[in-house]
Amino acid sequence: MANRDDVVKQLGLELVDAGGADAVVSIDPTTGQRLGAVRAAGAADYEAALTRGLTRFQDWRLRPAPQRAELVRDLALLLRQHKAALGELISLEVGKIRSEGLGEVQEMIDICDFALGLSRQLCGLTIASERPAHRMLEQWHPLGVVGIVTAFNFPMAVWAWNAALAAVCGDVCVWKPSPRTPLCSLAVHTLCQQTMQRHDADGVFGLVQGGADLGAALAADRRVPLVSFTGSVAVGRKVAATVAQRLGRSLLELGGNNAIIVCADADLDLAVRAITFGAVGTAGQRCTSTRRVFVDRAVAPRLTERLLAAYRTVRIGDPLEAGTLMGPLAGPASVTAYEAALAAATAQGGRILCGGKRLDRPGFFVEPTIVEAPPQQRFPIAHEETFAPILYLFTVDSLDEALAAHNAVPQGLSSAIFTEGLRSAERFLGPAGSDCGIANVNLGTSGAEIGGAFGGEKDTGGGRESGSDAWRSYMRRQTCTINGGGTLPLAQGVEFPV
Ligand code: UN1
Repeated sequence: MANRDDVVKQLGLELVDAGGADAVVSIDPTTGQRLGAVRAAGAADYEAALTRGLTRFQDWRLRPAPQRAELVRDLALLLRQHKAALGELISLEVGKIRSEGLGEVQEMIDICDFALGLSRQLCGLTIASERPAHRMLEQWHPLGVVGIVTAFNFPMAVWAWNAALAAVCGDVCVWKPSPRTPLCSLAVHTLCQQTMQRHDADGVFGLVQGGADLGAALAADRRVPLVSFTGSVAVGRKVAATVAQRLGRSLLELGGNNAIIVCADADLDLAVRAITFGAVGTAGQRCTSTRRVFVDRAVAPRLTERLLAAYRTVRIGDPLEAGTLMGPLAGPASVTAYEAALAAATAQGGRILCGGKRLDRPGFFVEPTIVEAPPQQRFPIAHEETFAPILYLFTVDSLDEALAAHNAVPQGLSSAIFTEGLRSAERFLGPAGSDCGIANVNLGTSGAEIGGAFGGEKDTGGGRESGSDAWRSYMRRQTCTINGGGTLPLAQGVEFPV
């Protein structure tokens, strides 16, 4: 447990001893042991966080955006200083291997840097007016309190995608993290508190730790104009309905069911590495994880053989040990879901080519699994997202067949094609190609950079976070017309002589 104590000390985390009803308990998925606990927020804590945010918003929205960005810049400096400890904490609490834990912290740093530059680029349009001596323009104003509800699998970075943009846009946030990762959120919030103090910005980054009741409160709260939710489709639907009921805005990042198409002319070296990282990396617990492969019959035996060889080299174990490529699943429920999916896959005609079992050791370990699948229309389990390292391998006879099956699932997050052919790549990227929010050529489905907008279509929820112009979701648009002349012409030629 040396790691845990070092990390807790280095990050200055204040944990509670109690395992009482009001504690949010953190379990190390590698050992199944308790890592620590924090106190759960009650209704009064929720109210206090909201009030602090609303009060801060009154002046925060008036500070120039580049000044607001100083807060985000300082946070990024602290994240850099504490990168190693934060990364280790992610490994401890979520089970990511060291490199992926560090990668998640880097993703936070990256979005902070992006937000810093963005603070000088929150640009609106000027628009030609039809009236003489008139001018039209569009400007963007801060929105208010942003509710951020995040999932266990990216316990820090997804918060940062939202919070860094929201802060420079002039908003304040209240964060409700997953109850499985209370230490990761506490660690980030502890750094936020230091930064907020230095900038007289208490209330910009709020935190409420606890269960679904807090997320439901944010969704229902009229004082929260935007709720950003990352999690399951089932819960996302409820959040969207509640927020829509009060005509608020929601930004949804729900499930993915991501596929890679491997054409006959693909570079198989690249494809094998991308598929293995996509399906096995993070133990298959990214929303961008690769879950389906459609391989052309001409190369199916070769690809399968090479994937099996690659899977044999995957070392499973303690995520912080050098050489480990796959850590545990998040908890016992994830292991049950893995087993249930494989039972369904077998019952529906799938054949397990490798893996398929949980490991007989403490913690929540399973084997990465490849299932040779019958045609997807006869294989309903492949229409579901199982958050586990299970890969369904389909053999197809044409790109048409691959594309049709690729798009025939409810989710639409990430997708990829491997081909050396321009025509196949362009078809995949064209209007009748991949229906996902992310479409890649000759690289895998997971591991997107922060510079692009992140999100997807259909059951994935339609939200876009992170880079590009995703910042617009965090602001309100105002169309302004200015009359610089001495007459009052009406638009559309309307006459109104008074
Ligand atoms: C998620 O799994 O919720 O593209 C986010 C990726 C990461 C983010 C994943 N940059 O895999």
